[in-house]
Amino acid sequence: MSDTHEIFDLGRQALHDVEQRLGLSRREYLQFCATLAVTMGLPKGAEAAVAKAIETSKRPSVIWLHFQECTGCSESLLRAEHPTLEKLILDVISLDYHETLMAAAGHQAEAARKDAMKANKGKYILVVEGAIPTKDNGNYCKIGGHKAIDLVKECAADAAAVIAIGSCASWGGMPSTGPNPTGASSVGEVLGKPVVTIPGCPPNPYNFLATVVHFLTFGKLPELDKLGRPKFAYSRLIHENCERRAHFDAGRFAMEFGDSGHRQGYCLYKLGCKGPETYANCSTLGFGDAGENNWPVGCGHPCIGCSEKGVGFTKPIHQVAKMLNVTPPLQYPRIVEEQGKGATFASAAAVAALAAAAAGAAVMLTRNLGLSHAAQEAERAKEGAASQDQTKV
Ligand code: FSX
Ligand code: SF4
Ligand code: F3S
Repeated sequence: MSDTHEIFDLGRQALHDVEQRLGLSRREYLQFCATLAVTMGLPKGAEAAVAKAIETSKRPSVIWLHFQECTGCSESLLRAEHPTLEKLILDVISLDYHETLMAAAGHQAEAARKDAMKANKGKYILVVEGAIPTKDNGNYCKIGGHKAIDLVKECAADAAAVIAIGSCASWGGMPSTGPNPTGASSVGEVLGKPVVTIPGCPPNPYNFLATVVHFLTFGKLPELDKLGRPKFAYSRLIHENCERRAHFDAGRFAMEFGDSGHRQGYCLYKLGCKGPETYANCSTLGFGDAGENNWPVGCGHPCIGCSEKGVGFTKPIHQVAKMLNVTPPLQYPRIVEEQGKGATFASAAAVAALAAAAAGAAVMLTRNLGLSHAAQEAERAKEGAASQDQTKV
């Protein structure tokens, strides 16, 4: 059965329901599922499984806590200017408690949290946004009279999975910047156990959604690295897939904001870009569904390593990055052997290739020079004829 048939096997009624419920076309809905499947690095056709899982699974109850942060994670997830995505997200998860989005306040909000925890005991996903202050008995952040440090422990106790969204919750992020006066700590540190982390300030919403949808589709969390990050999103350095990488390899750098190199889109390494030591998929996924190049480096600003512990909010912005992997120029075969060793096959081949390329280039250059010379002569001849005509008049 073809992938397309599998998708439509979901049942026309199910797709019709999606259309009615969300006011979306089925094309938009399937595009959303395909984006999630691609983000997870799933093979072609997996969007059918994703669509089926979203359609047929009960929306997981999500309890979302906010501590020391700016709410950028929620903003990036629910971008108000993109109602389609907002509707879709709320159709994938049942956001039962979210302090900045829920209509309830005060005791009502507290009751909503307790009810959701009770009704979905052992099944809800706890999402934590923001770092947790641990200094001075955790007195620096309280919600509804409860200290953040107590609240996170209480809510994590009966959760099926704990996801730390954003760098603040994942490793301390911006609130933990030295001298860290409040003792801002990560969720993992406070709970004393590993949790799923989706770092970034803010993180790409698709990395969060794809993690939740992986859970729905396969009944388990995606593969994580030793820092709890889903490997599908954080296994490559930004530098590996950066659109400015060719400029880096060729040694073309912007030296100042606004200089000609900067205006021509050269590499931002010398302006402090931390792409070479930051693991994230920003260079391939982009932000905001606003087309290609919509990410810090694409917009002309060096990556500050916002997702990487020990880099973002720790290293000065203009300090050059540590190169974590060998740069390509060191991998090229040497074309001149050290004296007395003789040429290896590879170096001889490289010399031959360079010589051939140089010879080819020389031929083209001569031809082009010849052509331009001929064109210039023709132009001069034309001008001469024209001036003779003018003198006649
Ligand atoms: Fe803000 Fe979230 Fe940064 Fe932190 O994102 S965008 S400060 S990672 O917790 O709200
Ligand atoms: Fe891109 Fe930064 Fe690497 Fe340059 S240093 S190629 S701008 S990631
Ligand atoms: Fe942050 Fe760098 Fe990505 S600044 S958003 S990790 S490009």
